[in-house]
Order: sequence, then structure tokens, then C-alpha cells
Amino acid sequence: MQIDRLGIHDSVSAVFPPEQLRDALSGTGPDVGIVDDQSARECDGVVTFAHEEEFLDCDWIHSIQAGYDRFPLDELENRGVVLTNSTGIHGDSVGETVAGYMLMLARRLGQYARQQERTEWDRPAWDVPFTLAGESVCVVGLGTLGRGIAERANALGMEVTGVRRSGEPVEGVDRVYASGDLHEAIAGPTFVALATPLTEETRGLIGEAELAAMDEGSHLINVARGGVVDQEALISALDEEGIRGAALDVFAEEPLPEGSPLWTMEDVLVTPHAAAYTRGYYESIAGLVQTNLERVGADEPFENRVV
Ligand code: NDP
Ligand code: 7N6
Repeated sequence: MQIDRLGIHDSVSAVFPPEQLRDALSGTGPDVGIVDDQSARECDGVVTFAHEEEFLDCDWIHSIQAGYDRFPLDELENRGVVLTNSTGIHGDSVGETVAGYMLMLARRLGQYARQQERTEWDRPAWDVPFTLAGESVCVVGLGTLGRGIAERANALGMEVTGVRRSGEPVEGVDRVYASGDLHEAIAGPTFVALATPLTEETRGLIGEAELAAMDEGSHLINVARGGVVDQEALISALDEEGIRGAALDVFAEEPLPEGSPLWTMEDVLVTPHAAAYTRGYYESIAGLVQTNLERVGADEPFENRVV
């Protein structure tokens, strides 16, 4: 493979200005330009947020996301198009966001922020606030995101358990369960944080039965993908006090429709699929793309190859 022309698809503007990445990649070898769907066809490689049919004419697609659920994997395979993703760069951003969610819920900061909007001075019931120290979190998915979450939870004095397919141990996680033992893993902790990819195996991973297995005082955190959770079952569990609260960055439909009850539930935090946003995002992407350009040049295997 030879990458003479590299396109930065205009869809990356959902996360950062395309010019930032173009400038960061200038001088790395190929001719780098900002492209739309049509002009992407003329590129050997394209760096993108969205997927477009036109990219099937390229040799290489680099997604600026870790999640690859929006790409037609079989079709890419059949057409011989390489897909690489951006796993490995979100440990700090998403780890800090999840630490923030847990602090907001435990220390009632979300409640006070809502009250401030209404200039309302109202202290919490004595038995509602708690400290994270001594509480527990089960992190489902122990890759980049999961480890970033586990690291912060440890620093906050929490007991950290987790779930991954293999069940193999992970540093900083007191006990790791294999995915077959999910119910056992999520039954006790104060927080269950979801950080898996959306795949055939994880679609609907958290449904009615899993929510029923969770503790009544617990909170579900989802920074993975909306499809990992049965959202209707979650709304019912929150309504019926089967669980205490939730912090959600991803939803069945995005943007979350205006009429969703999740917007106004007291112990629910809604963020606009923004857990990973950071002003340094384009620099991390430039690093990944540059590494792969060097690898292509040296005839070495791609890093973060999905297809
Ligand atoms: P990684 O590939 O680094 O980690 C994925 C982890 O999920 C692995 O530990 C893997 O297990 C585990 N896993 C996969 N399938 C299952 C399963 N059935 N049961 C339990 N665990 C499972 O990915 P990242 O951490 O980089 O990203 C994870 C996902 O998070 C992305 O695919 C994306 O959808 C989402 N994401 C969301 C962001 C946001 O803005 N909200 C930002 C970045 C990512 P094993 O270790 O055994 O392989
Ligand atoms: C844009 C979202 C991912 O999968 O969804 C996230 O990487 C990224 C910052």
C-alpha cells in the first residue's frame, strides 16, 4: 500500500476543526487535504468521524473514534479496505469524566447545579450524600476506557472490580470476572460502569434481568454505546427504584429526544456523547495517523487495525 494523498474528512469537525489535524500532519509524507464525500474518493487514505460509501474507493480508513460499530466491517473486508480505529487515546478523558459522574452523584453536585439554575438554597436529606471512599465500582470492559476509570476509582479510595471477556487479571482491579459471570459481578457494587465496544455480544448486555440483579442503591454509568443498554428497561428500573441513578453519555437515539424522561429524572446525569472531548484530541489522532503512515512506509502491520 502507498499513501500519497491523505484526506481529512469534514465530518471530523464534530470533534475538532479539520484544519488542526491537517496542519499537525503536514510534513509527514503524503499530500494532506480536507475532503468531502466526493473528493474523498481521490484519496488513498481518509481520516474520518462518519462513514460514507465513497470511502470504499480508498485503501485505508482511519476512524477518529474507538467505537467501530458504524462501519460496514464485512463490506470493508470484501473490498480489501483497511480500517483502523482510535482506541488507546481516551483513558484520561473518559476516566476523568466517569470520576466526575461518580463525584456528582455521591456528593450531590448535580442536584446543587440544578438548584443554582433556580436560585434555590436547599440542603440534601441527611442520609442521601455519601463519600466515594469505601464504595465500590464494577467496570464492565477493561480496555483503555475501563482502565482509565479503574485508575481514578482507585485514587478515590474505591473498591474496584471488573468484567472482561477473558477474565484475565488487570492491574489495579481487585477482582476480574469473565463475561459469563456478569450477573455476579454487577450484583453488589454502588456503581456499574459500562466501557465495552458495541458488538453482537454486547448489544443489550444490560437489560431487565441485569438491572434487577443490581443493588437498589446502585447507579449505572454508560460511556460505551447506547445499544449496550436496553434503554426502556433502564427507564423502568429508575422509575420503579430498582436502581438509584444513572450517568449516561450515550443513548439509543442521539441526540437524546426532547421528550425522553431521562432528561429530568433527579438522579440521572445526561451528557451529549462528550465524555471523550478534549482540546488535545486532534493531537492524539495525529499521533496515531503518523504512526500508521510510518508503518505503511516500512511495510509493517497497521496499529489499531480493525479490518
Ligand atoms: P478496548 O478495545 O481498549 O477495550 C474493550 C474492552 O471491552 C476489553 O477489555 C474487552 O475485553 C471488553 N469486552 C468486549 N466484549 C465484552 C463482553 N462481551 N463482555 C465484557 N467485556 C467485553 O476499547 P476502548 O476502551 O478504547 O473503547 C471501548 C468502547 O467505548 C468503544 O468501542 C466505544 O464504543 C466506546 N467509547 C466511547 C467514548 C465516548 O465518548 N463515550 C469514547 C471512547 C470509546 P478483553 O479485555 O477480554 O478483550
Ligand atoms: C467523539 C466520540 C469513540 O468511540 O464515541 C467515541 O471514540 C468518540 C469524541
